[in-house]
Amino acid sequence: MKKLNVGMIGYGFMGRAHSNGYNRVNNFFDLEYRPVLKAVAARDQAKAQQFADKWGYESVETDWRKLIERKDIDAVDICTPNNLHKEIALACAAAGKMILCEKPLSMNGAEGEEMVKAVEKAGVPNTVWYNYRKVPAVTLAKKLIEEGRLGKIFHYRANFLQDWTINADLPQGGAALWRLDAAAAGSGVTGDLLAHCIDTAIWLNGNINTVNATTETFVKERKHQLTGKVEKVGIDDASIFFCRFGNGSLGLFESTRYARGHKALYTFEINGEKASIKWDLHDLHRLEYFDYKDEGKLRAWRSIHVTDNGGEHPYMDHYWVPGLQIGYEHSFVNHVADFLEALAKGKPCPPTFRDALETQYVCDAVLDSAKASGMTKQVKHT
Ligand code: NAI
Ligand code: SOE
Repeated sequence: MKKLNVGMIGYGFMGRAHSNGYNRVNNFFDLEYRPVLKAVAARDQAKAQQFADKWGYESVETDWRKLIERKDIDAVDICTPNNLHKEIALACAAAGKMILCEKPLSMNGAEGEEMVKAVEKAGVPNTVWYNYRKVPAVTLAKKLIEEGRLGKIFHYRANFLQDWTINADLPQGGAALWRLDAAAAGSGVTGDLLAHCIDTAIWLNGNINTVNATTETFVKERKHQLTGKVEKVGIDDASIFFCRFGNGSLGLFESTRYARGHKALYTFEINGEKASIKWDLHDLHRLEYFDYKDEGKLRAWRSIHVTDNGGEHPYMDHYWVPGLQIGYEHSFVNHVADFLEALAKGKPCPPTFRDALETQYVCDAVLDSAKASGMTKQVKHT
């Protein structure tokens, strides 16, 4: 079996989710490659060592540049806050390393363009961890749409709701709270949460051409953890937009961190002329499906438990017996499997940097439109 030596930068939430993916993938998938956890890079040596011991990394670096320089690293996994994605990715491309980068690809479209140019010039395999695509029920939705079961699509609706920043005393910036600091995050819920919804939407329903948006920052000032000063909040706490897709359908998207009672409610619904589908992250192994073709007296929404074997339900042949479901963490196992399979075949592993740039352009247009009081903005395309 061929080895893929992985170096990870950042060891927070995603560091754990990805490490689990690398550790588990060969237990479930028959692949040509086996990831080897060569090194993790983070600034605090002791904490990084603790992480390395827990997840099985062979070594630790305290400067991510050293990790990239190492000859024994084939692929670099970028698990840092958003403001570091570009610099690290450009260094990786220059060193000829494969890159698995967390979402959003970049702080904005201009940065994303540089990153796409760099990986394509270097010819290095690349992917962006829009992991919700890899949830079997979401991949099944893609399959049903491609089979033409929905017919012409009229509507696409998505929400990503959270409630963890309502407290006005919560500081911004620094460890754990970098998402509230525009300098580290780029934007608020638009780049953090809506980016997921947009990636899935483009994948399932094609390009978005125009957007009209509004955003709000409910808490205007917060103490900054790093400077100790009360500073203006530069991120969007809530973001709503409607849009037109290239296929003629209309889209409606909402995201907020101020929806009391919701922790990570990502839902989408698609309405076509023949059928509709719905998905809910809180019930991620189910796909709701309504087919107008059904006999009238039985016609209703059906809830498909996406756990069958025999090739009918994506990824599920690799797990348990039919009826037994998998969870959030398996979306990352599936993503690693897709990356390794693509690598073996010499093919790209979507979403690539270029695919993720398309999402970045939509985020840019959303933020531009909100600044212009909801004016229609054209979305740039890659
Ligand atoms: P986190 O705050 O839990 O971890 C960030 C890590 O980056 C920490 O280990 C921190 O020490 C490290 N770091 C920061 N500056 C660094 C530097 N200069 N050198 C080396 N390491 C540095 O953040 P989390 O939640 O893991 O997010 C990381 C990335 O993953 C973000 O881009 C975020 O948008 C994305 N993300 C994606 C998710 C998904 O669903 N695909 C879920 C959560 C986060
Ligand atoms: C924010 O709380 C967050 O962790 C996002 O950063 C992720 O991308 C999303 O998948 C879950 O929520």
